[in-house]
Amino acid sequence: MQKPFESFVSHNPETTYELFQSYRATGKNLLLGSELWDGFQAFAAERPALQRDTSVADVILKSQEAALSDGDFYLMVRPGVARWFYYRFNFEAKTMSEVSVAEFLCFKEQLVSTSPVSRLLEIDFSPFVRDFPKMNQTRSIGNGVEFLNRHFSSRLAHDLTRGEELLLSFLSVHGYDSQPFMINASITSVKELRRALVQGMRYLESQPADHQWSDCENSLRAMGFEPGWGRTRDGIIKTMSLLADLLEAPDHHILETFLARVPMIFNIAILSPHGYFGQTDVLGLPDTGGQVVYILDQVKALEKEMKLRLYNQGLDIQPRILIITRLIPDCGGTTCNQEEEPVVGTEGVSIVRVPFRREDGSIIDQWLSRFEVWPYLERFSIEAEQAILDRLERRPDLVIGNYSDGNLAAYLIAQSLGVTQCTIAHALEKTKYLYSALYWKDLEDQYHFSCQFTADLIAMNSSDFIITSTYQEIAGSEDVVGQYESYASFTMPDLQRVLHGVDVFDPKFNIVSPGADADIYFPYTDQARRFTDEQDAIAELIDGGPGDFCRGSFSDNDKPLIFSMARLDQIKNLTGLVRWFGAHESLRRQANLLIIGGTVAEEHSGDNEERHQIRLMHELFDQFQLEGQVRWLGTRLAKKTSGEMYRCIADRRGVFVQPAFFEAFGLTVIEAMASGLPTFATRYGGPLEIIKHGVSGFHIDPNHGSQAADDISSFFARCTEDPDHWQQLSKGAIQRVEERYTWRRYAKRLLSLTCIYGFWKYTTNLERQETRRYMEMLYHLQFKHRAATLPRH
Ligand code: UDP
Ligand code: LCN
Repeated sequence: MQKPFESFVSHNPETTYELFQSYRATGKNLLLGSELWDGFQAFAAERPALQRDTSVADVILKSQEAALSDGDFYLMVRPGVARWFYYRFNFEAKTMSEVSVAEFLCFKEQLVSTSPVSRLLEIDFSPFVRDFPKMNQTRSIGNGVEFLNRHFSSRLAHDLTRGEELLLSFLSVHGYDSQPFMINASITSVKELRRALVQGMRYLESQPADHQWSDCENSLRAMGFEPGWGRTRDGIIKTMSLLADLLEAPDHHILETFLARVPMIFNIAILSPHGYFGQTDVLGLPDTGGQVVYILDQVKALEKEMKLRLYNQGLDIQPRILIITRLIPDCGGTTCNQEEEPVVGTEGVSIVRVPFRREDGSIIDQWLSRFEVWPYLERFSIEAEQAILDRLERRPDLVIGNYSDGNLAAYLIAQSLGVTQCTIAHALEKTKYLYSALYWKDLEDQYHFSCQFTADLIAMNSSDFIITSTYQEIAGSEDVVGQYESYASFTMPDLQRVLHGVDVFDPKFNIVSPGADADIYFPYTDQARRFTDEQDAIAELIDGGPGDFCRGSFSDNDKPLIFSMARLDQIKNLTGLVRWFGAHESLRRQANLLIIGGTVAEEHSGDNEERHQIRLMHELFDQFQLEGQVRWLGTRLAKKTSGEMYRCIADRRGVFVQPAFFEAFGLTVIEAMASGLPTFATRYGGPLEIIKHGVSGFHIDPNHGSQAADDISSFFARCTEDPDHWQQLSKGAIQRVEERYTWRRYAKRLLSLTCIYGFWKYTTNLERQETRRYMEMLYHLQFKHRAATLPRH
């Protein structure tokens, strides 16, 4: 795409000059992609040359950003997923050239920086990964483990002797306390291992089919085997034959199957420092939403799968999972001031709470926003590490971080204990705020992005693997930049210039999508399982009259409902949905709108952003006179109630709408879909991938609200003519979630990833020691220095 563009510019310098000049005439020195495109369309309308040659249109359409001064015009072009080009056009010479990312970043810095010095710390991870296997196809992104498996298996196959030795030494390191697993010291060479496998399989085949490990233990041990091969006779034979095949010829499929059968994961520590983290009454606070739901569902699924695996491996070990979060003495009646809380519905999962401390050791009592936690994380991590060791009496086999603060804590703990680290972002703030890196100084008082983005870089680069809920989270789509991709290069003037921060082609990225709790969110048609005990209260919530906790009540209860539920953050855009509805006459005739989120009394909110949204919501009620058609419940539903609520709305042939400006994943979207509610969700973020437009729901553009309202209105109109239409969408939604978004699939995949990365980390140089040293510098000399500038509580 670029070559025709370059050629157009060299042949048409005047037209190019005029085009870029028209941007200069706006008086802005930074322009976004949408502004560039709008400007181009207006400009091209009167110029036939530009209409004939589409190369300029192609480039402008793919431009993410432009930066300009009196002398130069810089264009940042992204022709496709994870591909970037930078151009400079000089207004005086009327020439254009491709430039480096460093030059582009320096130019941007000069536009906003007051400092005359452009020498800045340049962060560049690319030299460290130069010799490291890297994918090069965009469709491979997010499937790192398959790539690694293939790559290393074929390397092992080429050097079979070495491959065999590695397998042998890997087998000999497993154990639990003083109990070795798999093989004992009597097997010292590959030759002996091979012989033992043949002998072992022959022996087992001669035993009764219902024999278990305990029946054969003595004989197998004498041959050099220890527990871990399997519980049943056939299970043990299967594991042995897989290993025998691997020793013949390393193959990535066999390797993956074999590794999943080796006992490697008994204990996991999950870090989610900023609270509130608890099992009841914690959702809906500014910082506490889906992450808590995700982790509580995740641990249940993981424990179940770990238990199943250990059982099948023939071991009687109770796996343990610790969720480490912050202890908050002033916890508003929740359990967040308790040091330990068992997780309901599990046997070996607890929430362990560790306080944030001041320098003098005293505990900070009150809740802190996630943007303010940075100075406390190092000490928190040291205490958390000790709390983990005290409870498990051994190192965890995996440390999982959540969100930027949890991932930094996971980094510190995993480094200190030398264990596998997994990163989960949930949401990266960088793409949520416009020019968040470039204007970091202006935002620093409120958001402290200097700490957060540095912490993100450290965690992303240190973790052994990263799991994401969708592809777009890593690499976006053809026209939208991925959340991780946005860390590839960026600048924070006067602080750091990141030339190569994260590479989305790194095989550490894997898509492992979460699910919706199937015990709570199931189809409305599944009458036998419905929570009938909740239904009266739900009918009252929907159809009830005025109350302290709500505004509006429906004058016509027979209409279908448009339902939305979220925290009352600006980005969730619940007020946007109310505005679209208010302004759309036919939609108001067709349906009622039910909103659940925040609180209706401004004085009950402690958060500035939420207070602003509350005020706005009231203004919209007044402006559009919504009293009889919109009901806003300023309350938080318990999980069970929310599950039945989606189904009750489906009973009334309603829809769910997720109108966010951006949604990293969107648990409510899959919950609504699992319940059988036709869903309209934002096209910015995870829902773009969750929903297949027109099949399992619809995408809407929150920036084009009247169009979104038209779409919802047309849907209701079509359903009136053809009631099957609603059913089709409902079925499509249920099917999509069943196929793609289940916690069982999640747990199996996460554990498999842990085993495979653990194996490769042990047998190859995946350790990335050089990177680790670089990150230590970044942590101590950059991150800690910034964290020290934050106000202390
Ligand atoms: N939720 C809830 N009760 C409420 C509001 C929200 O149980 O009153 C749950 C909702 O069902 C979902 C989670 O909170 O599981 C919100 O997660 P989502 O990913 O949609 O958004 P986040 O809040 O993480 O940005
Ligand atoms: C945070 C978000 O913003 C949501 O989009 C996700 O669904 C949630 O975390 C769980 O990962």
